[in-house]
Amino acid sequence: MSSILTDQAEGVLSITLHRPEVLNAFNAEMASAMQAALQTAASDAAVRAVLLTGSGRAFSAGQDLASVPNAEPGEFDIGAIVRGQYNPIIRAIRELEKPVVCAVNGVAAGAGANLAFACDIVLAAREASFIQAFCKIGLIPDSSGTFFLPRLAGFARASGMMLLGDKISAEQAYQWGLVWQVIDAADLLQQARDLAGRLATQPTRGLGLTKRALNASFHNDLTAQLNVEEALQREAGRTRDFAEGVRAFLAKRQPVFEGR
Ligand code: LHQ
Repeated sequence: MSSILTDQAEGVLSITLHRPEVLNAFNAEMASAMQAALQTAASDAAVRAVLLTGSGRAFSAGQDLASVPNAEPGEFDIGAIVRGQYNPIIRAIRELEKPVVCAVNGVAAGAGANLAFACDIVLAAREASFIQAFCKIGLIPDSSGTFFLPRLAGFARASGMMLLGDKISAEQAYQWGLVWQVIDAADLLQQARDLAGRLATQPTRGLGLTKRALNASFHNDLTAQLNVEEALQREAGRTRDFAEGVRAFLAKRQPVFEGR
């Protein structure tokens, strides 16, 4: 059986990490299946939103530590796993010009936590938790953790999480601005599906360009960012969905967006 499950319906591609016996820890096979699913999300125009979650009681425990070669220090290049498995996944999520909703159904540790933080809208079950587990095994946070976490939570909280490796509850993560909403476990998946379904009916090009502008805001100064907004607004203004949005508003009816 594959290590991820996918399902496509009503504009939403659902990706479920599916190695529940190891808390959905990533091995090379799962990482490449995830990369392929994200490629489908990018290339298939019928996909207008992505929903990411995990099977069983965890979201993901990060790297499958049993699949890392047990070599003498210096003999094995751990960086190659980061480059081959995780970096392409994080880039694909950020470069995908469609919204990615992440439903964190349980513990998210190591690369599993940072994968969630790279998504666009993160919902967490009340019992979910986040652990920057890297420091406990002598590694540094990867999968864009050192990029997003200080920006989301602030430097002091990011440092504390990363240097101590303590478990952060979903409620704490919410208060620190790491997640959009905390939801009762029984309702998490349905609410995440509803949200992804709602996003899939929205002006996909406009949402995608919004992601592009937000990505650019991380490295631009104000002038450069104003220029980005001008250029992307020009592009958004040429979409059929913009024309439909304005027509529907003026006619006092609900818009029907095609995602173009
Ligand atoms: C696991 C794992 C796991 C294998 C639970 N691997 N089996 C990048 C590049 C290259 C190398 C290294 O890493 C990276 C990036 C990273 O992600 S580094 C961080 C890797 N992740 C961790 O260090 C987390 C390790 N896991 C844990 O600390 C705990 O399992 C957590 C806190 C996530 C959950 O604790 P519990 O709820 O108490 O569950 P458990 O520990 O009993 O785990 C259940 C099973 O899952 C157990 O197997 P078993 O056969 O005894 O039932 C674990 O061995 C297995 N498992 N995480 N990462």
